[in-house]
Amino acid sequence: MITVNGKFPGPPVVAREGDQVIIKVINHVKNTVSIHWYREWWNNDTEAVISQALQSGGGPNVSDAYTFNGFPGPLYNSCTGAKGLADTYKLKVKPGKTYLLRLINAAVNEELFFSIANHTVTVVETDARYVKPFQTNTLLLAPGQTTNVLLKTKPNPSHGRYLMAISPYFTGRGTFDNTTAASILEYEVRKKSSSFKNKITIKDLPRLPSVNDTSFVTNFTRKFKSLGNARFPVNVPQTVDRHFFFTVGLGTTPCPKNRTCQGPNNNTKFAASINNVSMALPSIALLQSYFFGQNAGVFTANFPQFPLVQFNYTGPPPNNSNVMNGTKVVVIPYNTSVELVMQDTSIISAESHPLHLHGFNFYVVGQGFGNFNPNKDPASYNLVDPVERNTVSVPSGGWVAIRFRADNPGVWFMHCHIELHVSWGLRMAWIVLDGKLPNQKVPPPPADLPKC
Ligand SMILES: [Cu+2]
Repeated sequence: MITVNGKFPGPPVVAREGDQVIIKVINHVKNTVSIHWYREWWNNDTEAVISQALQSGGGPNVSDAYTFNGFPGPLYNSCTGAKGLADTYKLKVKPGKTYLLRLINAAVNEELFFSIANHTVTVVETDARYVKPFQTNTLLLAPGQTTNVLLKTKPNPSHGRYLMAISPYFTGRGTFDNTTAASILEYEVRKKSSSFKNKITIKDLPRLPSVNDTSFVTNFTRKFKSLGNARFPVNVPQTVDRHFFFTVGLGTTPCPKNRTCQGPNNNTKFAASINNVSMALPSIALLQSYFFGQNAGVFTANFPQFPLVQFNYTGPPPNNSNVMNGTKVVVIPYNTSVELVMQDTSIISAESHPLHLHGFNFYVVGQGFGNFNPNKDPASYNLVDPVERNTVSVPSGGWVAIRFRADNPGVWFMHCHIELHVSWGLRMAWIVLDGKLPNQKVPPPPADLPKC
């Protein structure tokens, strides 16, 4: 098992708002590791799971459980032999108080619904940005997305325990972990009324949306608006220097000769792409080769601004679903104001893709279903109080439009936050060139950068 400082889940990092936190991370694992505050549970070696899937070209084995802070809870057979609620996460609260819950979808491959039975929460923040507060019984978080909610506990709870639950939102075609995990909200109550109940059963689970409830997801997503006050202003670019249109979705690569593969039909492997480019990982880091001007043989600066072949993106898929492979980047000048429309495709299957951009927050100015219409859809953009995020789901069979100012020079990865789709190539990179001033330039690598 991979641990952080010998602990699972890892140790908490405690900081105040505005603190600058420097965390020295040393990788003692023999594989490449990206560090997030993550968990979806394979009772197995996760590296073996993904490498087997990439070999066969099929989907990976699905996880054995979802977890709350590392605990799978009472709805799964205990794998540790623990009895009762021993491997169940419990959140202890007092009646009549307000709690801030920091939620992150730390799962690897699934968007998740979250709900607390008989409680409503107030959403106040997402991806480290305040939002106009709104109330909800149920949330949806894509992998990597964070949301802070206020939970007002009942002043006179009739029950000592309420179940919290998570379950997947999935619109694609492959296999996925279609289980529900539960944890417990436990009231610490001194004086109990005669009707006070402490027992919970499966009937006390909160009602979660069905697995493909896209209309819930759409309504929920539309509630997010920037706070937009004097202290937290909305800096959405009102004019655009560069427009980009990226298709995101699945595809195929041919099966190697004399092999059978487990992709969409027996002679292909699953792949995924942006503008039909499935990104091949470079042998030298992009940032390193860019900084030293040694990009020959590492990457090319010709990532397409628009799809090279236009088609009815959400209609009947084209016969040829093969992707191109390459290591291509977009290069833009410092301080460019960018609009990027990301369009889901129906190749293999339409599916929600949570796209994550490194280096920037962006504003989500519009979204819709079907094909983006550049003549009509921009009229409905929200340029007043759009939500500011770093991960946004491209709706299944739809599109999303984002804007950001490229004022952070460097090389910035952008990828689907469904780890499986990253492995299949749904990733690309932006290079934002240096500006003129000294503080607008990429700093050199540290003196102790390993020179291997
Ligand atoms: Cu994806």
